[in-house]
Amino acid sequence: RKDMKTYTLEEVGKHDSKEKGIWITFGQGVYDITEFVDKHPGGPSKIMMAAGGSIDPFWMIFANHNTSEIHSLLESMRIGNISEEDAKSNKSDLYDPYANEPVRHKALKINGNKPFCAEPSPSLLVESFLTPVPFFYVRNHLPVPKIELKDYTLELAIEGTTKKTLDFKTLKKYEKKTITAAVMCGGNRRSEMSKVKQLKGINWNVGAVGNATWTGVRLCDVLKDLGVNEDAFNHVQFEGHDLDPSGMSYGASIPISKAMDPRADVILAFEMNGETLSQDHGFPVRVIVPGVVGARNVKWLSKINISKQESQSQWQQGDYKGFSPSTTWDNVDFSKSPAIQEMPVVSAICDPQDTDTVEIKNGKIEVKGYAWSGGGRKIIRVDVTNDKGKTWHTADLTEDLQANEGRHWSWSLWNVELPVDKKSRVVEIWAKAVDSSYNVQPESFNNIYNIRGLLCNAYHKIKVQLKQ
Ligand code: MTE
Ligand code: MO
Repeated sequence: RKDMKTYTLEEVGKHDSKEKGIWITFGQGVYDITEFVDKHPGGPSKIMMAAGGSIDPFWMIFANHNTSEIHSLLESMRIGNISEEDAKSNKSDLYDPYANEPVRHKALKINGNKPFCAEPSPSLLVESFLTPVPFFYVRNHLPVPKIELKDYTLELAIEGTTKKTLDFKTLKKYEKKTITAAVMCGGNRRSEMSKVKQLKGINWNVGAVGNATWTGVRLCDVLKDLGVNEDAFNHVQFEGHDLDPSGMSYGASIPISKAMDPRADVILAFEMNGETLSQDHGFPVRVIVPGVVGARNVKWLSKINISKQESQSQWQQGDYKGFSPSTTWDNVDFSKSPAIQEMPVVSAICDPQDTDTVEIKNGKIEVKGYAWSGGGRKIIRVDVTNDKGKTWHTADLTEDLQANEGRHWSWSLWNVELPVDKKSRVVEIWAKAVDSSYNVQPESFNNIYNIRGLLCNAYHKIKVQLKQ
């Protein structure tokens, strides 16, 4: 590396556009990323914020870039070093945006530390119908913001113009409403899809889902009070108090029909399982959009904007979308796929887990899991087989008995006893769920593979050993 060309920061700074070439620095290195920008999984606009400058402070926030793969990818684009004099003055700010992170339960298996992403073990997940808060998966895209209740405000805007600002007390004056709903990440079960072909994203097992009661006020009440004419707009955008290095907040949107429909049960929640919302899950206020992908359930809610347009955030426009199995990072066009909203039907086997050794009782083994479908569709059946589909066994369901038609926001837990042949050492178990629209899970991941590893709802297939 010593033999490479030397550049001043001033020279690097001039390379901040496609026309002049896009250069960045990382540590002492200078890199030409012109060709890579459009292929950046986080979107070109995010990486362009570093154009002509140092990427170090960005990677302090997006610390998931700290892998050997990404480092060697970057090294392949290296064109030289920063001049020695400039290197001395280029020491990045040591302020740590992750200084406010809350303490987490040891039972959460960490998939990423900065931003924090973690899930419970599958067997723990099916122990209770309501997921205890400390075991509820956490998916943060940015550092956790620290918000004092007395300082909390929620801005209500129409096409960007603020109409009202509510403090926490005023927000709580609306009628209180409690719902039970599962929240699931669009990337849940991604680790199974990644076995088809390489893809990009957090390597979730089956635990990027949880089921909880959410107490708050109804979004439709707040919007009605604002005098919103539903027919004049199309989307309700949400922003979080968590910020990226350029000061942009996490954002997402949902169709206005969903937001205004009293039966859609969209909640501005301040309690989870009857307790004040925790810091990781969005204190003091988050949106719960039942039946819709986790990404739209915006935490640390700072602003609601009624608009003709969808949220323009990276997470609405350049992520959380599905593609054909043949779409690659070279030909992907994010503008051509709609943003994921309602989730498809899914199930997972949680106990036993793949490769476990299980005990036979009266010629049978017990299998437990969860099933869920988006859009309020009820789980009407879970079928389980241990002979590759020759015989299907119908599982017993534990479900939310209070749920109304078309408003089955909770998951269903299921269990089944499978007759097994003692002589077989290894048993392969498959599970699939059916929802009230008779949607069924696809059989394999091969035909639903997508580069972002989203909507991973193929049959869950595991292999276990029988205890002899
Ligand atoms: N809201 C904000 N403000 N910031 C975020 O990073 N992550 C989203 C969503 N809301 C996120 C957010 C994603 S992708 C998911 S899956 C859920 O929150 C996760 O919610 P949880 O951490 O409470 O389980
Ligand atoms: Mo997510």
